[in-house]
This record gives sequence, C-alpha cells and structure tokens, in this order.
Amino acid sequence: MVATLKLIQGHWILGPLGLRLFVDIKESLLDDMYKHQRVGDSNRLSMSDFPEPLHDESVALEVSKPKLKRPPLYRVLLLNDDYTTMEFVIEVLKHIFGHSEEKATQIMLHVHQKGAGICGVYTREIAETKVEQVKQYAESEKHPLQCTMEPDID
Ligand code: TYC
Repeated sequence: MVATLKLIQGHWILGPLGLRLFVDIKESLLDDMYKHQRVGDSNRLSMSDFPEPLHDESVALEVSKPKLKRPPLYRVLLLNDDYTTMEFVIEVLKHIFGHSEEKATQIMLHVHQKGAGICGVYTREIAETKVEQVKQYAESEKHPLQCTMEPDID
C-alpha cells in the first residue's frame, strides 16, 4: 500500500536524503532548516529550486490514508422466454460466461423455472460487453433471448 501526502499550504524545503518536503512552518524555524541543508551536491536540489518562504504559522504536512475503493459491480441476468432452446442458453452460458456444462445447465434450468437468473457479476464495462455479446449471438441465431444487467447490491 502506498501512502500519499496531502499538501495544504506552505513551501518546499530539502528533507533528509535530498527529498523535497512541502511544509508550512514558521520562517525562523524554516531559515534554521535551510541553513543545515547540504546544497551543491549534483544529485540534490539546490536552494534556488525552492520558492521564497512564506510567513505562515504551523506545520501543515498531512499524511492521508491510501484511497483504494472497489469499483461498483453489476450482475448480468438472463431472462426466460418460451422460444429460445435450452441448448442455445447452455451454449451462451458456456461460451460467453465461461461456465462448465454442468453449471450452465443448472443456471439455464433456474432461469427456465424462476423467470430470471444471474450469469455472472462484473465491473460495469465488462457487464455491458457481456450483455451486448449475448444479444448479438441470440439475434444472429434468431432467438428472442433477453439479457440485462443491474447493480450488485446486497
Ligand atoms: N424456456 C425455454 C424453453 O423452454 C428455455 C430458456 C431458458 C429460455 C432460459 C431462455 O433464459 C432462458 N425452451
């Protein structure tokens, strides 16, 4: 995990190991820190790399938590109808959703008996692609099979 530094207000100083630090700190303390920098080293930054100090109070270097949010997920659903063959639905579940023959048969029967069923759960763009693939495959084979997606809540 990588922590990020959130900058509020202040100016650049040279920190340990030549790292640049952005701080908001009393001028007197800042001057003192500047005096102790080793400048002129070829790999290090020099004083001229930094803007003039401001005259603000207080340190303002804040370490913020890494922001790693999971993307929203979507269920892809197949809907039942009276005309699409069971064999075709099983083909769809195997080839577009990567299910085994056994799992595909189980999902197909669930849709057949309950009216709808989940083929898989994906991020938005992948779910959209799957829905489109099912629609095109069904149309090309003249089946009225319907496929849709919905947010995966609960
Ligand atoms: N009900 C269809 C039949 O009896 C089979 C079927 C199952 C159709 C699932 C669509 O999503 C579906 N031939």
